Amino acid sequence: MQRDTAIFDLIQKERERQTKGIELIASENFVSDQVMEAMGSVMTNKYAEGYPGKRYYGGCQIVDQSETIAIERAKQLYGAEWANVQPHSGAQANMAVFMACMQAGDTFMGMDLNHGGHLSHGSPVNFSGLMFKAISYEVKEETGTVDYDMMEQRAMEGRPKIIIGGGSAYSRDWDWKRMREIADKCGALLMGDISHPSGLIAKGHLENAVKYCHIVTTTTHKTLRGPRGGMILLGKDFDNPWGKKTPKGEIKKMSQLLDSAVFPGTQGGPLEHVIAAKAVALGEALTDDYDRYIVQVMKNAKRMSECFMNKGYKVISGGTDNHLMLIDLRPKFPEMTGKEAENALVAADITVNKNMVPFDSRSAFKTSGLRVGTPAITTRGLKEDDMSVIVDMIDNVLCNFTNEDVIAKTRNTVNEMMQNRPLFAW
Ligand code: DSN
Repeated sequence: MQRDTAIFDLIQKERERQTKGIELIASENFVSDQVMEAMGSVMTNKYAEGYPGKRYYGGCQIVDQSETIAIERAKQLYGAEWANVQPHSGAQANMAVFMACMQAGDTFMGMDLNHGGHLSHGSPVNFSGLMFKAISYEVKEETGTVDYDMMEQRAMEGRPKIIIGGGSAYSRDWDWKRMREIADKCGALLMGDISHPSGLIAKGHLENAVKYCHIVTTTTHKTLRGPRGGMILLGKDFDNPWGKKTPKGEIKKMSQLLDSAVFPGTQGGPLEHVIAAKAVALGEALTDDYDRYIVQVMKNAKRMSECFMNKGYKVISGGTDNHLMLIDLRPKFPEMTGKEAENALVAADITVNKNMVPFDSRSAFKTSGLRVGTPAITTRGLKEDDMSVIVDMIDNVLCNFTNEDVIAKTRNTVNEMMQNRPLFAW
């Protein structure tokens, strides 16, 4: 068969783009060769609807073993009693939790998207906001940190069935204990979406959501550094609070409801090649080497946020506890939108994403902020001292964002800095 050069040329170009640039998108990372190899393996050929030992297809004896290894490693890594590794993404994992725990039209509560939440936590353009009644909590304007009093007050008024902690652009640790108290007080289930800080939580560097939440969801490709995908975890399995019964009349466990909600509820055949790659990544995350990596991610983020603040940037909440920071551009550049900043930096081969900041005066398409994270550059081997070099370059580009010479010179410096660094230096 003829090689499909149209696509493989593009893959090569994408490899070059990734190799020569500085990747600061907080939700991205670079996987190891063995994670990549598992994803590109013959496991992709196999249909395996169902779960290990209970499939709707023959020939699943091998993928049963790899999926079981993925499940066992996920349980070990997070201290969970139960795991489902089949969700194709974080949003799919969240959708399955909604399906297991709510009826269409029920109320739930998540962090406002404009304050750092996620699309699937109640945005009106997402299934979560379209099919369910979403209420939200925000951060405090003065501190940029979650307003737990507001969360409690709105939860008591709105009586949501689920309260979701976690988001996409929040740089501080979450008070899972307080959230569990609020959930218990208003009769809600507490769901932690730890997609972003997943690796930091797994290694014990942030409070373990699995200890406090009824249900935890995560992606596998952000700080965890695995293939693109999702998982659902239960710290402890429990009887579902609605008394749903099995055909034999027994009360169903939450694990049973969640398994059914993933398949056949919201997905068909699992991606067994991705599940094999999840198993590999989870195995990597169990090592001390990964712990050293994730500690470096945090050190780099802390240093980077200090460098930004030293240059007069407003970092929301005044710093970071995790792998990312949210920068409000308005105090330093009142006229510049996040979109303009993103475009200028991308032209210099520094990839970031524009992001709404809390109480933003601009739309989601323009924004007043940038979200910056260190998981990917840390995988490439960059350390604290490199952070000030990067912030200097970012500042220079933003101070001269229409100057093509400055952008071109910065791009050369970026490309030189990254040229001898493999994508995966660990
Ligand atoms: N869009 C992802 C992020 O960048 O955080 C979350 O799904």
